[in-house]
Amino acid sequence: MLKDKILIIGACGQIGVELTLALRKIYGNNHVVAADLREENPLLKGTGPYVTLDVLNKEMLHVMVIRQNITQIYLLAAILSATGEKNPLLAWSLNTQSLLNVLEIAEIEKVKKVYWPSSIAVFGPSSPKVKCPQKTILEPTTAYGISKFAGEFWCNYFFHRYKVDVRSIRYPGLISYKSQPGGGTTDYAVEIYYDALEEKKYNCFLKEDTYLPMMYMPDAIRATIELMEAPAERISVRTSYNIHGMSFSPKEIAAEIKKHIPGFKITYNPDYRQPIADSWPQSIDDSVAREDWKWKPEYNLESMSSDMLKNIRLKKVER
Ligand code: NAD
Ligand code: AKB
Repeated sequence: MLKDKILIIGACGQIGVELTLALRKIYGNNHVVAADLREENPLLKGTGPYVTLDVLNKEMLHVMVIRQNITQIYLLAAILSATGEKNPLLAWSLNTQSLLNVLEIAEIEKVKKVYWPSSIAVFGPSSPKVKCPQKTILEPTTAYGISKFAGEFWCNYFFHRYKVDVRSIRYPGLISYKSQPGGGTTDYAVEIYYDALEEKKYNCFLKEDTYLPMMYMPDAIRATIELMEAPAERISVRTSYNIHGMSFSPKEIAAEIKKHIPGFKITYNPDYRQPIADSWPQSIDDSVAREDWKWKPEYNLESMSSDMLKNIRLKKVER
């Protein structure tokens, strides 16, 4: 296991920072190369190798995979749902071309494993709202969702046609305190904790009763690593796995925060992100992931909220 060399593309994003740190703990700092277009995230500084990379520059990517003897690639670079609706064609081209570049290089260089995340955005208004199954109608209505839908089937294609061991999870909205979210519809569920602590109020861009599937970052990181470490014969889904953590509405998260900050107040001003949220399911059936690689979440709204508030307070003290 220690001989593996991992490349994480999009390492300075919301997931990338925490995933890079977690993989460096397992594989050793020098075995995990972090890459991004942006400047190195301060949390990554001094923890291992960092390179500036545009994943759309296929030749540079190819050279890097060869020179660094990369055996696993995690591709996290993407444009998320809300930003994607502002520039749909850019979202489509980054999200799909980056994946095709990685899959093609993985095939040529016989990279052992590839990870690429999908999203609950593959579902659309015609998918079941409650406990949305692994296999169901997929008719996404956002540019982001369309790119994830196409990406899932490219993963499936490269696995069956070229034997590229590519694995994927349909993440729900992810909530974290280490690095900021990057332009999604579920970002309100991160912002609300910061505003609650700083201003005791939050102006929410979704309606009070908008239920969405969500997950605390430690569960998402563990799920990712568990899926990647699972024996190949346990992976029955080569598009992307449903996983579920919790479901709540803005009204419910506000009520949970009020238990910690009694004077907290929430107001609602739904914007262009409301129709995106309305097109997604409210909860997800993850029984296939539970069966195949024993997936099980640990956090619920209560335990996540305590941990978020405790850690954001600590960050402020340290500043
Ligand atoms: P993010 O926007 O926070 O991070 C993406 C990173 O990719 C950024 O640091 C950005 O600088 C980098 N990047 C953009 N273009 C690049 C390029 N051309 N070359 C190299 N790097 C580039 O996103 P995230 O929230 O960390 O999401 C990572 C992946 O997980 C994405 O595929 C996203 O669709 C998926 N996902 C995220 C969530 C969530 O709630 N965060 C939920 C579902 C799926
Ligand atoms: C977004 O809101 O775009 C992401 C996602 C669910 O894919 N958090």
